[in-house]
Amino acid sequence: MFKKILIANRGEIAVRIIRACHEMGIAAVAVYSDVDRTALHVRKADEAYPIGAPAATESYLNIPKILDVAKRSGADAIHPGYGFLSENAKFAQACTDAGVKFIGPTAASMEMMGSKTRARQTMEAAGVPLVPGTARGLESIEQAQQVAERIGYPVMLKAAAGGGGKGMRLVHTPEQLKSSLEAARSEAERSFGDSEIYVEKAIVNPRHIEMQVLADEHGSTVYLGERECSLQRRHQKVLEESPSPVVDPDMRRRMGEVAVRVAQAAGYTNAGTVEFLVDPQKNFYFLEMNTRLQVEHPVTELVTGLDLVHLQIRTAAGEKLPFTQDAVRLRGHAMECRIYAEDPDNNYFPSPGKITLLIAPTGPGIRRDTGMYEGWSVPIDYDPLLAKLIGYGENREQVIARLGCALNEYFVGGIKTNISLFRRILRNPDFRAANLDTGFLDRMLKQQDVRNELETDPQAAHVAAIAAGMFAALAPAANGTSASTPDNGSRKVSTWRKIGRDEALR
Ligand code: MV4
Repeated sequence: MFKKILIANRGEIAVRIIRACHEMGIAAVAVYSDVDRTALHVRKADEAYPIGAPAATESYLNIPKILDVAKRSGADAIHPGYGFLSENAKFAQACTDAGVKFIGPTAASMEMMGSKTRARQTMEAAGVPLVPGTARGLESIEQAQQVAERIGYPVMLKAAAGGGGKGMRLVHTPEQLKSSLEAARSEAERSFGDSEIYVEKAIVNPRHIEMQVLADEHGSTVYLGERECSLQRRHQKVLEESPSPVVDPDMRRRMGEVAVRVAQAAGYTNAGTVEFLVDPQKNFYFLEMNTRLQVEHPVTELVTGLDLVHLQIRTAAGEKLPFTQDAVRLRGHAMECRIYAEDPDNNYFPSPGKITLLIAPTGPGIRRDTGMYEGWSVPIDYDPLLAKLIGYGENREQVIARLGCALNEYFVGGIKTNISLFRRILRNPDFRAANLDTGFLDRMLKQQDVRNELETDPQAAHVAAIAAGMFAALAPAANGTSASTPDNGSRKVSTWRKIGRDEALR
């Protein structure tokens, strides 16, 4: 077993990994950029090494600097976390070459999954269900037109080197195809240095459901349940949950077996995630594989009772999986809110600055994976994820109730956060009914924008007043509600109590 692990990351995930190291009696080495000198992960580590200027390329993306710290500290393994170098095959190879164990898959597995067309070719050979389309890059506009006619519009143009929604273009008609293909190709060249574009049938209003897999280095691979990740804003996940409200045990087994086939076809080891698109008829299609531990891993940990970081470290140390597939049992429901330093009233722009007051929630079924503390200054240089608030309970309704209370307790003073967004999501009737798809959040926010518009535009407010009066006059006869009953079904909160509560927090 490793004696010392270097965590090549920062923020909440670095703190999370350091905690797992300490639980296993393993020393933790932190690296930090100049602006992260006072960061929580630096405080929690046994040793901490400065690695340079705030820019990621000068610090958390700098392979020679990180390997130099591994050497100087005597670390025998490196955990990359997520983001930064976590899916960088060159880094994985450089660790191996330096005799330091990379806690993750091999460089070869990463490379195979890094190209979406290479991945599709491998999966096609393995009999994995793919979205209809091409497994190779498009050679010409004529070929693109033929394929699009065959699979039917709308189609999705995608960059082979892309991922996470970058370099994607939805094409509705044949007339749009040529210009869209040219635009997609030049954007792919600019963004990824690789202009290879392929085409798929566009799945309209899909759900984004991903399956956690874990493979040891002795040929055993298991799936650990799925995560519903459809609540995204501009391809950024906002809230994730497990299990998915639409996946029944039979579908879970079928998706899990496909995910295991994907991992085995990729020669995968350690923890990984197979992403699927699920259409309204509950057909699922392989999308891509993420060769890293994901931000949302805690919801899987809570419903399986497993610690994925412990399991990553153990499998990287050559241990066999300590359980077989039939021992994996899912119990209860978990939901994660990603707490960002963003201003919901200013297009969710980052909101850096000093945290002057921090009141964090607790209570039964509440977990917080956090990288912030009162008095710390949130830097502008990195992804603004502050913490993850995860609720666990026997069922989805109990989790929503628990998270609702926890969000009302959560107070971060001195900066803006997106906490109010989660209060809105948890109150939303479609969310509560689990009517989710990848367009849900954009639709909800657009409705919110219309409401805000109404509040600011006097003329619109006048029209709204008339409409509300008509609703109040007509609605009780129709369905027993009245304009004064909040549409979220929640009890009316006394304004005086609410003002008193807010004052106390200021
Ligand atoms: C799709 C799709 C619909 N049809 N492919 C988005 C990022 C990457 N994981 C792949 N993604 C998608 N690929 C086909 N053929 C829908 C998504 C998608 C999505 C698209 C637009 C807006 C938000 C989205 C969130 C998740 C998935």
